[in-house]
Amino acid sequence: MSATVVDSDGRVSAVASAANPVVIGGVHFRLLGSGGDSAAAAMAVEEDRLPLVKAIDGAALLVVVAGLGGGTGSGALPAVLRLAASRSVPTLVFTVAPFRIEGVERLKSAAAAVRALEGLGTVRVRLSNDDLVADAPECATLPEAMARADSVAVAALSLIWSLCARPAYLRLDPATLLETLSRGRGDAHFAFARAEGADRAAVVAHRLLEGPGPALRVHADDIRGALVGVTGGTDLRLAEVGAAAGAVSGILPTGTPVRLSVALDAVREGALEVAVLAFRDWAESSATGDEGAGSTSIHAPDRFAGVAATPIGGENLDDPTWLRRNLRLAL
Ligand SMILES: Nc1nc2c(ncn2[C@@H]2O[C@H](COP(=O)(O)OP(=O)(O)OP(=O)(O)O)[C@@H](O)[C@H]2O)c(=O)[nH]1
Ligand SMILES: [Mg+2]
Repeated sequence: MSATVVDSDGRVSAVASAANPVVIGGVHFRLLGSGGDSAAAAMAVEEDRLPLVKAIDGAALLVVVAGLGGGTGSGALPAVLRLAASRSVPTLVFTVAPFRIEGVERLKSAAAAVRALEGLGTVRVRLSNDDLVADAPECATLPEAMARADSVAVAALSLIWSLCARPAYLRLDPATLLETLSRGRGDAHFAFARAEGADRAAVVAHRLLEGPGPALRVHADDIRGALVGVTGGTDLRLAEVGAAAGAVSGILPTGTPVRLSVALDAVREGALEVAVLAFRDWAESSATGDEGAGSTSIHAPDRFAGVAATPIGGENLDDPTWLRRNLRLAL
């Protein structure tokens, strides 16, 4: 598992030295950022695609987190998702909308960026910085509030990491995780809660359903399937796992599939952390083996029936390449 930070701002190299920084549009933007120009940022991805392709190629799953409202995140994200799709790499996408106080212009730009994601990515989760800091106390300093916002995004990534890499007793194997994302493709809701102490299971269950922050009950009617990831230390109790999973199942219509994965992690000793991906769609059968979208061979009508063939190297070039090569198209 590896991480890559992408920005058009040269300072990313300084703050992200541990995370394979990729600076896009270095010549055009002169390492200063895109200044809100998402179209230019999208082009920069095309120009500087090699390091991105290197990061994407061969991955079983690409998890992408992008702050929307500026130029680089908003513009680069769709371009990166297209790169992943062209390489048949499934994607789990978290977008973060700006704080309302950042102004209406940024909010509008973020909304436009969300619209541009239509049809891209395997599973998309929309978060907002305001929701992420909803439980921060009024006296929280700016760094504290930002740390709180980031901790939820980190929790999401760390959930995926734990589910795939940590020893566990009730774990989804990576193939089942991919299959789950394939079934739940499209927009999804996300909720996360962490608590310590004797009543941690009840606290976590309440926060997952009611908030503060991204919570599930308000969306219960449009959830068709869910993935519940539970992590804790060696003191994690079976009853606590059951309480977390049961709280989620309890607000969903009977029969809604809820898949559970539990991973133990020494750094979470004493804590209970639960993250939920709640899917707005749940396909009857999964479609894995490509970017998660499903793969199909298309029967093309014989459009060149009355036309003389163009034989080159034993092939008729009037036939589309995918037919001649017997390729399966990802849709
Ligand atoms: N939680 C959190 N949100 C962030 C962070 N960085 C940026 N954001 C949010 O993401 C939005 C866009 O990020 P920016 O850094 O301003 O923009 P950019 O994508 O770099 O684009 P340009 O600078 O215009 O090229 C911001 O308005 C913030 O709301 C971060 O470290 N944590
Ligand atoms: Mg920037």
